[in-house]
Amino acid sequence: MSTHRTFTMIKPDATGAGHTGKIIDRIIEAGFTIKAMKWTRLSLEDAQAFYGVHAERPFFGELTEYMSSAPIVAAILEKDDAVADFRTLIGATNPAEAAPGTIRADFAESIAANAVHGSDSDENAAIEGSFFFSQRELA
Ligand code: IDP
Ligand code: MG
Repeated sequence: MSTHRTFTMIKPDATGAGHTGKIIDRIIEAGFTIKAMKWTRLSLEDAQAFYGVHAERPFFGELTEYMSSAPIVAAILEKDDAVADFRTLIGATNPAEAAPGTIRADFAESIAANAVHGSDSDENAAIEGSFFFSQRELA
């Protein structure tokens, strides 16, 4: 288990608004190293699989349609305490509650279209990274 890695996506609202470069700058300035990165797009089925843990939540349909509506950027990031430090960098799920200066406070549109994803545990970081990247890309 690699405790120094996390997984992120720059979500469709942020790629569509032209915020991709600014968000990548924030991530690098915060001390993360980009281990792997790709510009890609999720099908509805991909989004339903990625967010399967949320299948029973009332917002599942809205979330999966939104996440498959336009391109995303997927990335593996490295840093000491990567999972916790990245959650701090992005801020609360609801941008109205995100701390000033966090990526969601500055770039998110709404609780659904909230600019970025960040893994919530080392275990999920590994699972989510493997969803997008091959073993060779993860090495
Ligand atoms: P997180 O992304 O901060 O970890 P989660 O609770 O894991 O938040 O929810 C996953 C994603 O589902 C959120 O990032 C957001 O895009 C969406 N989401 C969460 N709660 C709501 C909601 O109440 N309405 C609409 N979308 C939501
Ligand atoms: Mg989550």
